[in-house]
Parts: sequence; C-alpha cells; structure tokens
Amino acid sequence: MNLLHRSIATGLLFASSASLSFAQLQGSKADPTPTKHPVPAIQDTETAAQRDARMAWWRDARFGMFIHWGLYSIPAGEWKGQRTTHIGEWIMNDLSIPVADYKALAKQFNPTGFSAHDIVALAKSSGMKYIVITSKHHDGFAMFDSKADPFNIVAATPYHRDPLKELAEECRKQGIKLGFYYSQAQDWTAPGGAAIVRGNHDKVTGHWDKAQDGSFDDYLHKKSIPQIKELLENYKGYPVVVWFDTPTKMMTPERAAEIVKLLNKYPNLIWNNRLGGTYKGDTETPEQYIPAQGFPGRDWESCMTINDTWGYKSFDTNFKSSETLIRNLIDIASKGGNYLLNIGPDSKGIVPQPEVDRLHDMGKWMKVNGEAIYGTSATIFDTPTGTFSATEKGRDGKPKFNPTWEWRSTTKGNKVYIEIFDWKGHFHVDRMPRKVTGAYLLADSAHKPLKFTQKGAALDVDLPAQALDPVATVLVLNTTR
Ligand code: JFZ
Repeated sequence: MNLLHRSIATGLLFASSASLSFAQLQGSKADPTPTKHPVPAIQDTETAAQRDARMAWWRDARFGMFIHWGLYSIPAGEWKGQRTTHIGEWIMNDLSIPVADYKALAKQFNPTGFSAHDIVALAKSSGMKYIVITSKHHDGFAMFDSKADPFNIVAATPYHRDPLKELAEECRKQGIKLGFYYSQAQDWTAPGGAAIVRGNHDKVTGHWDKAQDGSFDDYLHKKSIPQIKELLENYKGYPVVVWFDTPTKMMTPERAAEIVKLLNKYPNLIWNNRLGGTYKGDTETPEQYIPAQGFPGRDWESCMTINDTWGYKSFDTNFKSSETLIRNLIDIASKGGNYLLNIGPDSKGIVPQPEVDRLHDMGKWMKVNGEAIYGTSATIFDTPTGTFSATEKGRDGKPKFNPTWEWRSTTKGNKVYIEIFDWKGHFHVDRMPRKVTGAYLLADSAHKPLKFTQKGAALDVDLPAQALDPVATVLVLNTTR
C-alpha cells in the first residue's frame, strides 16, 4: 500500500461490520425515528428482526440485473436524423417528440428476438441473483398486459406477448428473483402525467405537447395506481422488488400513501427510496456511482450502466471493460451494497453482444470467487480505498471520491476475503483486527496453505509470484475473534 495515498486519505474510515451492532433485540424497531406518514409503511412499523428477515435474500444476493427496455429501443438514440446526447430512454423528452408520433412506434414494435429463457440464463450465468425490468418507463408505454391502459405491448403492438409474464415463468423455473421498475409519476404520453423539465418545455408542467395536459390525480388514479395493482397481482409471487423512480414534486405524502396501501398488502416486498412523499423505502439507490463509504445503517444498491445509456442506443459503444465491472462489484460488496448492472436490449429484444460478453466474463470470475461476494458483509479494515478530490464534486454533490485499485475486502463469519487487484507477490496490512489462523487462495482448488506472519497489528502473507486471476485474485484468511 502506497504511503503517499495513505497519508492523503486519512479522512476515510470504514465502520467495521463487526462493530455495526444494530439493535437486534426482539421487538426493537428497525427505524427508531420513522417519519410521520398519512399511511405508515412497513418500514415505519416493523421490528429490526422483521426487517432483517425481509431483507435477507436481497442482502445475500449482492448482484442483480437491471433491464431498461421499451419503445425507445426503436429510435435507439436517433430521431429524424438527430442524435440525442443524453440517455436513450429519455429521447422523447430530450428531442420533444410529439405524443402521437411517439405512440405510433408501438405499431412497429415486434421484438421477435426476445427470449425470456436466454435473458434469465444470462443473468444466472453471470452470477446475478435477481432481475429488475422496466415495466413502464417515463414514456408511459407498459411492457406488460394492462387492462388499465391500452398503450401496452400486448394491446398496441403486433407482438401481442407479455415479456414480464414470460420472464416471471423463466425466473421461477431457473430459480432467480424478479422485480419491476415502475415510473409512478413521470408519464409523458398519459394526460396529466408528470414530466421533468428538459429543454424548451413548459416551465411548470414540463410538457411540450397539448396531449400531455390533464389532471395528475386523474393520471394517478386511472393509470399509475391501477397498473401498480396489476403488477402486484398478476405475476404469481413476483415482483419481489418494486423499483420506483423520479417521484417529482407531484408525489406528495398523501398521493404516495395511496400506493403504500397497495404495497403494504405484500409483507415480503422490497421497494426502493424513490417512491416520494417522504417515504424512505428499503434501499438507497446511488446511480452511476459507488458511494465512498456505503450508507451505514441502510441497505443500498448502486445501479450502473455498462456503456453510458440505460435504454438501447445504437451508437453508444463506450462499454466499460470486464475488469472495471468485476472490480466495481467487488468494491460495492466491500462496502456492504448491491450492484444492479443494466443491460439494454434492442428493438428486436436482443441483448447487445458486447454486454453479453462482459456478463460472461463476470460469470467466469464469480464461478470461482462468488464465495467472496455472496452473503458477505463490508470490510473490517480501516484501510482507505481512495481519496476525495479537493476540487471536483461527485454525483451526490459531495467531494468526488477517486478510488484506488489495490485491494478490497469482504467478510463472512470467520473468513476474511482480500480481493487483490494490484498483485505484488505478497500481502501486507498495517492493522489486521483479528487473529489469522490460516491463509489460501480461493482460485487454488487445493487451498494450499500460504505462509503468513502477524507481528503486533501487522499482517504479512507470502503469495505466489503470479496472480491467479489478473482482474482480482482472492486471498482467504481464516480468523478467530
Ligand atoms: C432515472 C431515470 O430517469 C433514468 O431513465 C433511469 O431509469 C435511471 C435508472 O433512473 O434517472 C435518474 C433519476 C434521478 C436522478 C437522475 C437520474 N437524479 O436524482 O439526479
């Protein structure tokens, strides 16, 4: 570990998972200071033990697949010769596409290349434990069979199939969890739906087409809430996650409470922090970044793109390397969070090959090293994993955190995993908080014992000259406390 970097980064200290002693006593509230809500949500009333039971599978999973797929995959980032510079699923808003023109895309949507089997198999072989798919994004098009609104994939397209139903069946068969993303407030094609202002649009409503005018409460009661009800009722055991998004100022506590009433009927459901109306939900959702120190005391999930868009854009080839993606997953796990990694199928329903290739690489690494990720807790070390910029701000508005890539650590029971990126043929740490009783490499199937010494607080482990995996080789320490 580099001395210069250590001295700059003294500000960063991780809470060790062992010292995070949540009140686990039977009966103690999961949230001791809940916000007053018109309708209390499950998070306001449950005990810490109930919260732990409800979140257990999600905390163990660590790795999920986000799918952004909808009509926007047809323009694929380009409308009448103009290319959007923003994320693909926002094209209708960014290029001010009239409602009638956008809705007409449905007639051409025939994603015959979509295979629920293949997508679920891809998620599984990548080591992902759950999938979250856009059931309706801000464009208002439902990717499921909806009686509440005809602008949907079954009623309005030549495809006439419900991909959510097919995914639910495959997820059940292949043993993986399924969640639904739903844009509850923004809807750019339903009268009264909210729109975040971008470009030269109405400053108050965000609208750019008279067809968007209407009452938000009508939209909420005639489309949003009925569709959320359909999603909760029609997929037998799924969704296990509801992923809300962009509440906008329209989601007042009273309006959000109407949705909470529905959610409360499903006591195992997990939902994120983007419902609005001051509801905290279950999970923090840092987007396109990994928080420097996680969210102590909260469950969290970094959602990230593989290139620079969520919805398919034909000309976005800025794919992250497999190395970056694997290291991001490790970095997130070392801070106690989940990685929700996005794919953007095209208008035929096919996952772009560069995305498939990267997920396969991640799967290969996870097959050998998944033990160091699944069901683990955050690092027990106080070693800094990067430095805060003095000048740049990050996505959360705080000083930008620039990670360094030497190693990370995760913990499970008496095992401490060290995921080593920068291989030096030995491992040294100044402050090892536990007694080490043995050391080996996870990728060495013989688990050949490695020589180590503990002097004072310091630990040194002799490693082979060559890394077993150039992306990350996992050193396992057996420890006693
Ligand atoms: C939202 C969506 O708008 C986007 O299309 C995508 O679905 C992503 C996962 O979620 O993106 C956001 C949401 C909130 C902010 C920025 C982008 N924000 O608060 O700055």
